[in-house]
Amino acid sequence: MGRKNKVSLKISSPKSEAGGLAAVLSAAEHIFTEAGIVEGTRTLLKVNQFDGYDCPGCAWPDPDEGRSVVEFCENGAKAVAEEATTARCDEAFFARHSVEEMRLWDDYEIGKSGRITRPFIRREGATHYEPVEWSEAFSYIGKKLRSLAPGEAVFYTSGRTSNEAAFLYQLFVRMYGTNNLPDCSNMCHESSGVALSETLGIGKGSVKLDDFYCTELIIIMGQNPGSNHPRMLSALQQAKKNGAKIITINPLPEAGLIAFRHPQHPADLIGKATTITDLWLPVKVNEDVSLLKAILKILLQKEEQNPGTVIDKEFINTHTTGYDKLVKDLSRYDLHSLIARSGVTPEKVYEAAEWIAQKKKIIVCWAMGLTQHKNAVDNIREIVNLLLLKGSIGKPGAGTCPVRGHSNVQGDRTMGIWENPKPEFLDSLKRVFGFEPPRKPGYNTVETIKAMAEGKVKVFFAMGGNFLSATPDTDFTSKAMEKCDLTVHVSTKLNRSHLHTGKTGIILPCLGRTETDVQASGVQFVTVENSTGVVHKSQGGKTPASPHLLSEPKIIAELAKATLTDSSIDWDGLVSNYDNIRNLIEQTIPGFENYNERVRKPGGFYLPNAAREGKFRTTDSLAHFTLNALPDYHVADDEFLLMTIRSHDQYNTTIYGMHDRYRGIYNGRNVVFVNTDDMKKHGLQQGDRVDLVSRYDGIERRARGFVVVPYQIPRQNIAAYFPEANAVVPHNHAARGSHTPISKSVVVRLEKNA
Ligand SMILES: Nc1nc2c(c(=O)[nH]1)N[C@H]1C(S)=C(S)[C@@H](COP(=O)(O)OP(=O)(O)OC[C@H]3O[C@@H](n4cnc5c(=O)[nH]c(N)nc54)[C@H](O)[C@@H]3O)O[C@H]1N2
Ligand SMILES: Nc1nc2c(c(=O)[nH]1)N[C@H]1C(S)=C(S)[C@@H](COP(=O)(O)OP(=O)(O)OC[C@H]3O[C@@H](n4cnc5c(=O)[nH]c(N)nc54)[C@H](O)[C@@H]3O)O[C@H]1N2
Ligand SMILES: [Mo]
Repeated sequence: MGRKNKVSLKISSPKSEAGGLAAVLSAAEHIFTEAGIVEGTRTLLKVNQFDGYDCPGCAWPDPDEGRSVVEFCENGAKAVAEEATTARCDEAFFARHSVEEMRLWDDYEIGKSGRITRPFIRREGATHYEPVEWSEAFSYIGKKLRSLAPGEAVFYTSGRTSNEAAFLYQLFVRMYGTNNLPDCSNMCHESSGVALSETLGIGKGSVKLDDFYCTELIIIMGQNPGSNHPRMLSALQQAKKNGAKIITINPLPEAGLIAFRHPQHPADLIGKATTITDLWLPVKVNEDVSLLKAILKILLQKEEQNPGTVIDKEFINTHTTGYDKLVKDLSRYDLHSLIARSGVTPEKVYEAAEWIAQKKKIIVCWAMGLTQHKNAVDNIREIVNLLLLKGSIGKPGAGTCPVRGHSNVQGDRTMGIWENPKPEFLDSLKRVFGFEPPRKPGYNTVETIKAMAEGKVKVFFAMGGNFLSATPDTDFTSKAMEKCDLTVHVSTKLNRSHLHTGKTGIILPCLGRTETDVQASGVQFVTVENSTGVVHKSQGGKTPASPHLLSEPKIIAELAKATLTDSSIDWDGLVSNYDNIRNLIEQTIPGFENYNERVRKPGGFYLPNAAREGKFRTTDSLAHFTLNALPDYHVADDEFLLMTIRSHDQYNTTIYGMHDRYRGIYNGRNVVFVNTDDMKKHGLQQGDRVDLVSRYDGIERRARGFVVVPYQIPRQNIAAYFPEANAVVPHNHAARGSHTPISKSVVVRLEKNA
């Protein structure tokens, strides 16, 4: 390997626009380096086409009609390149490298090892993985699972898994007897789901893509679409052309939110970039509730001055409950203190409130900047308060938009990947499949870590993802995983989770999104659900990376047969033609009527969404205003609040490259962004090396050797990339109500290296 120290870190000025020619060139470089020119071009032309595969990049929706020939973005291209790589983890690779050796590699080096070509096993006490036949692997796992009480096994899911695979997987797991189904959502938009279900009666967003084209105001909070949802920028550009204003609430001036050049519009490449944000509110990390409360108070003041002009009384009276309590509660807070806490200047807060006061059609978008704090659920409930006050939900151009991460994370939940399923869902399973599903909630992600550490979990099974690098507390979690008897990973590529196995470790390699999936009845397609609740087809066309790969549904079927020896389900029949799986989904889950027929139509179909129609499926059929306290955390004078964020060159734990072009970082990831006044105060210079040190419950956690980068970031806030910074995130401090780790507000000190 030895990539380390080849090129040194370069720090330059952050960019003030996204997209453009640089994006096209970067996309081309990644795909052609990994896959070669001919294959690379062929693969790219199929992304997000009606007859192609769903981009494995993100869950941003595609236009319902009129797609351009190449509906891709720079980071979608990188995602595709990762899967289309010609590098291989085969017998020779695993014979060459011991598990111990590979642990010393960084995540970039591990990921670049390539696609896994066949099943591998690390037998108890062995230093290396060795090949294993599929049949032996399944019977080994089945035998082990049969020897346990069901609660001693955990079944994780990452959000790339298709609807078909997810449905079969949860069915198998519940027939086995447990709800231990933690997923990446637990670390992601769980806080949104909890807050939205409680207040609006549906855990999903309410807007469609078309709403962006007729809205008056878009508020983007805690999200960096330039890197993480680049196709969203074209929607924002169009919204601007149609007259919308955009307010951005983010501690950082993210390039993609400043301005954008559409990489597929020649005029954009030479002309002026489109300004995206009209008003930027540089909120302090985790002070969104203070800021939103300040805005709510100003709106109420304005309404008092000009009754009937600012808030939507009719909507409030007909559709909501809790308004009077909210008004009373807000009166307890002093406006100036709220604004001071938020870190935003009073002028900007008043200006934002004025715009909100004037507009009737408002969309609020958000992502991880809001969902990964102790009070994350409150953040989202406060957004709902704002939208309800304006009557800005359930009508065109208005509503909630939690922008999802993984391309099918929303669909996986719809399919029942959930450690805490609704009773109605379990009742349906019982009705359709004739078994009594377990009713006791299972472990979520953070509970899984704890249970493994306590020796309560014997088997950890992962359908995709990289549990170890994605979860907090890397050292603690790796030891917890090693306590299991058996760890199994269904994966496309090697990652760190494969290197901290239980006593025995198994890797089951699967087809990726871009590859052809052939079963007994012929070529199959799968289906996925995007951020706006559209269910559509995805069909890969590439020759699989190796002839020994199985599809995820096939792996689940074989696993079920090996484990549930007296199962009444015809698992082979289901997998022979995925239409059969979809028929069962249709029978079990509302909204999938005529699934097989409707999903074959170009663009697919929308799932029902009551909030979108202004109906709220809460206990009293009303939308709920809620009372939210101010965030309660303490940062001492010599401490900082750390947010762990993504660079432009990564997909969660998959590191595409070593640059973060928009933030001016090249050839390195171990950097920490610090405010220049804080640097002065602490005697730090650009280029100094520091450790990030956190202390929770008396336990010191340390991430070593981060290079200090001066940055436009609020005082006492700092930022570093995940997964490197995960070592300082405590696993046992999570959001109230959603249990999402506090990855965006970790209290740390900076300790200068000698
Ligand atoms: N290319 C690429 N695409 C991806 C991913 C990827 O890693 N790479 N990941 C996918 C996944 S799973 C997800 S969930 C999404 C993630 O998408 P994002 O949520 O955009 O990802 P983060 O990098 O975590 O960015 C969080 C943003 O929140 C801001 N922020 C941090 N703390 C606060 C706060 O307290 N308040 C406010 N208002 N803002 C704050 C940060 O400055 C940053 O701009 O992207 C998906 N798409
Ligand atoms: N500190 C900190 N931690 C975080 C976050 C943060 O912002 N800060 N973000 C959190 C969020 S939002 C999320 S969603 C989680 C992500 O957590 P995960 O979903 O667990 O992690 P990924 O990195 O997306 O998973 C990558 C792995 O998935 C496998 N893979 C890729 N494609 C496929 C496929 O088609 N099938 C199968 N079976 N496997 C495949 C590959 O082996 C690859 O190594 O991380 C969370 N962790
Ligand atoms: Mo995510």
